[in-house]
Amino acid sequence: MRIELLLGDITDLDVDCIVNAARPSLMGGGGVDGAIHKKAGNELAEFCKSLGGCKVGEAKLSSGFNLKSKNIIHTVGPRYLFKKQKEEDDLASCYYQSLLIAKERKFYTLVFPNISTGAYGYPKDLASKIAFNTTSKFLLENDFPRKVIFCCFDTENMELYLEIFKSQLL
Ligand code: AR6
Repeated sequence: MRIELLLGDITDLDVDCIVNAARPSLMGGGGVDGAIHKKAGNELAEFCKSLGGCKVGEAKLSSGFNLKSKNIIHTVGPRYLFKKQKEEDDLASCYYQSLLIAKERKFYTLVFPNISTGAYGYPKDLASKIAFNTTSKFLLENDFPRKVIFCCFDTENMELYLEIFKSQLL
């Protein structure tokens, strides 16, 4: 099985790469972004200045600095504003572009948070399906990353992903 599920804090994980649900400036913020910047240290924001920001649906790579994770992929999810198709495409693009970087870098393990489902208000059930479908299709077609972990921080997201996992086993 190349997809796993975890309930916990993404900033604690000792892996090749974690993904950050960032804002376009890449200068840090609240939620998972704030937690990552806090633990990675000020050097992360310093480095991010050189990345020139990040558009919605794009992804950019940095090292993990003081985190246990060796690398961080910063991606900017869509705000949920009821423009369904564009937002769906943008959220799928966050996962796809992050997976593409992990493939190019031959990362063994890539860990995603539940992008856009906090401050950006994306409905968690819709977001979990987009995350799972984009990732499972990518893994079928590519050898890297070898493993993807969906790191949930709240039980509601965890239960939604569990439902998807169960439906895949039928
Ligand atoms: N580990 C794993 N997941 C976490 C953690 C953590 N330490 N902390 C929160 N989450 P959000 P967004 C989950 O708001 O919706 C920021 O201010 C959280 O439970 O972090 O993409 C940025 O700077 C939720 O399920 O990201 C942007 O401005 C998920 O991470 C904006 O928020 C995403 O929630 C991005 O909003």
